[in-house]
Amino acid sequence: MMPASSSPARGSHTLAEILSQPEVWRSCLHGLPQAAAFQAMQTKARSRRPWLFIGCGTSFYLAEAAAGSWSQLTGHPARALPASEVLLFPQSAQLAEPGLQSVIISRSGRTSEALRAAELLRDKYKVATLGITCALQSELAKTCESTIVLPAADEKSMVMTRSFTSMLFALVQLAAEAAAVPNLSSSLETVETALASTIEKWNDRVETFVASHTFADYIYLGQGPLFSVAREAALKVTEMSHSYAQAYHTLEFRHGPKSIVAPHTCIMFLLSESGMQAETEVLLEMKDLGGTIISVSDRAGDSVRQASDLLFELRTGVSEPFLLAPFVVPGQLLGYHTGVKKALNPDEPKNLSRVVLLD
Ligand code: F1P
Repeated sequence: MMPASSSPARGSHTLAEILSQPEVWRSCLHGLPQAAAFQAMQTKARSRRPWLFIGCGTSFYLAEAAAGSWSQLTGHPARALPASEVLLFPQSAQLAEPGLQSVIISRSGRTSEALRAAELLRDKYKVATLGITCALQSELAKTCESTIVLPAADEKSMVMTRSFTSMLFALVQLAAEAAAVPNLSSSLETVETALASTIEKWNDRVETFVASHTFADYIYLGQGPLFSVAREAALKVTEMSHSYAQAYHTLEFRHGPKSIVAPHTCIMFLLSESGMQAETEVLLEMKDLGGTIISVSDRAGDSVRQASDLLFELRTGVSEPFLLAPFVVPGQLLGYHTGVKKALNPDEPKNLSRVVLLD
């Protein structure tokens, strides 16, 4: 439901799509295990083989996050590449790896680089191809052996938000089913319910925070698969507000880039469970340097709570792969409201096209 607020910010389809994520996840994921493509992949996902996740832009960061959570859940080797690397550097991409299974990710199912990568894998390297898209009757589905389609997650917007989180959740669910992760459906339900109960409050808090702060730099930090979620969050503030943003592995930020930290530096920490202690030490150090701290955590410790200028907690207790999707939501909202504050229209971002089609 769209909020009743009269704020002009709330009239856009991009914001509506961001706020719709809990219910869209529910409608996309709960029927997924019965889908033919999902079932076809279960056997492959259970047997040990290398997996290569491929995408462009947001869909590449999705590929990275999916690869990281795939290895966490199944213990099988998984990696991610932009489609351009598959096309231009096939040797480095190791496409002849025995038993390789590829996953080509594309919201539109039309991106030229993604389609060309799928064709190269299928025709030249005889690599098995699974597609995942939000578009019905897509070119991608015609190219891949099987394709997972999530039409409920598609967007009217240029910028990918719920398509990113829904396709990521679908791939996490595929890995979790293959790994026979216990209480899978309850974990999904817990995350959907937790976010549904708080996303409107998050939206209000981000809008208020953006109204009272002006930043020169945006930094997004995460370790493990959360690094790829940080990269996606950084892309959102760039796409929707023309702000320059950078993402780093949290502990890497100390090794030089921290030199820019000042009060006008907005630093978003996506805090993992595995690396909480080490990541918290970086957070406290950046607070001492004068940075403005936004923290996203499942459950924040006291020191994080005290040091954060803005804190988002889900309090689900689920394992890390199930937190990747909801952890990008604060970054989506920050990008959206920053764009509106700069009198831009996130529904029609400058210089962007919804699909990159090459001649
Ligand atoms: C990939 C993509 C998007 C980006 C923009 C242009 O699209 O790069 O990530 O936000 O929409 O296209 P797709 O292959 O996932 O449709």
